[in-house]
Amino acid sequence: MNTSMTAFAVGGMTCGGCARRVSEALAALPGVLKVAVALSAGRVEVETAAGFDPAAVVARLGAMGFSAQQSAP
Ligand SMILES: [Cu+2]
Repeated sequence: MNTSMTAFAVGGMTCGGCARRVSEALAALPGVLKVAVALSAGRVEVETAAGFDPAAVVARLGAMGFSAQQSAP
């Protein structure tokens, strides 16, 4: 199966609780295989199945009150 890594700049994560909520929410999205959250860097990387739309990550985080923008890997 082809997978790809996509990175996001995420604003609004202030503590380990935020990081854990982000990690769990993204891991629950269909097509997301792995999530890595770098709290201090405000950076999130997801490994996803082929055909996954990164907009789903932005939408999910936006609904939780975090700003998210796809960034260079
Ligand atoms: Cu927090």
